[in-house]
Amino acid sequence: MPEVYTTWAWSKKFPAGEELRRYFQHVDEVLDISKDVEFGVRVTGAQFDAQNGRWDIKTNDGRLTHSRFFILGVGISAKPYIPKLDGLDCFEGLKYHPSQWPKNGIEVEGKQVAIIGTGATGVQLIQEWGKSAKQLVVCQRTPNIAMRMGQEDLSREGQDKRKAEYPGIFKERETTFSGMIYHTMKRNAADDTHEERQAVFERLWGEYSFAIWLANYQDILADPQANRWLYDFWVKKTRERINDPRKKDILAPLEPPHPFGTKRPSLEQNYYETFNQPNVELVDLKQHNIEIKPNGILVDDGTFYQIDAMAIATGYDAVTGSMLNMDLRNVEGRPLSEDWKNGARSHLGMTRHGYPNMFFLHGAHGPTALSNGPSGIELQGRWVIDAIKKMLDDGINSINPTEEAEQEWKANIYGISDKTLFPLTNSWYMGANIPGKKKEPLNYGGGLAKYEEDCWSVLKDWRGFVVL
Ligand code: NA7
Repeated sequence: MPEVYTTWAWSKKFPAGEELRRYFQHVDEVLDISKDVEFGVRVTGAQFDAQNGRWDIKTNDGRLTHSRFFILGVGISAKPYIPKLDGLDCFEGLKYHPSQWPKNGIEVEGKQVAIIGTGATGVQLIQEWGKSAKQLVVCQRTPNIAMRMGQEDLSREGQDKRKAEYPGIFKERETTFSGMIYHTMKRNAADDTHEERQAVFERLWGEYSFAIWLANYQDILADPQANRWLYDFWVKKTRERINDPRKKDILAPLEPPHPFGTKRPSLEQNYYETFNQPNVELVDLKQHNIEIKPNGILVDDGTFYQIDAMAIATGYDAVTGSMLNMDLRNVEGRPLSEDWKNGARSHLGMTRHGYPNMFFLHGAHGPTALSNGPSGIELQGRWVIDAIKKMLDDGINSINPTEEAEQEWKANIYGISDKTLFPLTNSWYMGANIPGKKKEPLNYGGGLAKYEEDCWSVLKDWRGFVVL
């Protein structure tokens, strides 16, 4: 919204948490949102009361709230996943999952610390803790095929000059696959010679950030050979940055751990160089078991690391976990956890059969993790507003998607996913990071432009909904 962005300037291209918090405060000051928000309250149960045509929503402060519409914006990384790590409960030092990070951070200067997990969170923490810890022990299971961030300082003048272009940029986002201004090349990798491909990869590498992932050949995430060419490029670039041959093989192995870009790639600044520091140790959990002791970590080759503080950066029950964690029930009282036992189901990634007038944003079966969050959420938010307006205009009390429409939507998601390399990887995109969770594509991979078309075409005649 112009009133928000014309009165704000970022200091960095990728701002840190503190600046993001200030930005949210700014948004609140401009739009006056918090007067309508109850902070610190958790939903502990919700069910649609068909007789009265309203939702009954229970919260942990003992209240019961009624509403005609129920909109969930509960995020994709809200339910932490802490695996059963041998001895973890007995550890006597500080230990945190990043979801419970203390507000003032953790001071690691002069301390011996460990990080388990090398996803986006692990990568950021390793770069930070590596700077000041006396010793940092990183326990890695799968290497992160991380890409260069390209952090930049931004000036207010530079941003102000471009603000007139923002409406056009916001529009253009929705014509792309990811909601970011990256346009996939209209060529396959095999259309070019080896030299031409290297030149393309070099150019995209030089653009930093997600360019090499999202502005590459159109078959890079679908064709194994195209993907392998890209991995080989990445591995060469990355291995040059790591001094120790053992660490080189663990962090950037010559054989890909999974196809490039099919597990959420992280953006890094000096991640690989951090491992060249004498204070940073790397344990390969593919080769070694570890046991956590009250005062440290024992590796099965006999090495013992004394540890004062530990980050368990092992991720989240992503995409579906948050909605499954609030005792949502369908009109008959059956919990969503049972409904989704054999996999998530939805219509358009925003509504669910048996949950009339409930809308969810940035969750299962939407573009969600395969899109830039704000771009996808804004689009979905607009659709929810349009759907509610249409209901009010047409005198409709409730909408409820049919199971057939959900089956069709799910088949659509599988159809798109099965043409890519994503199903080959055990990632949280596929629900495969949580033991026992069904492995399936959790996100809509058709791109934002197609998604927009699919969603609004339904509003013409409520196709796929029972309307009362
Ligand atoms: P992620 O991306 O799910 O990463 C979790 C990391 O923890 C990953 O390296 C996992 O290795 C590792 N992990 C998980 N279980 C274990 C066990 N049992 N032992 C050792 N290591 C383990 O979570 P993040 O918090 O980093 O990022 C979440 C998202 O937030 C991110 O993608 C961005 O979209 C923002 P694995 O790969 O499973 O072998």
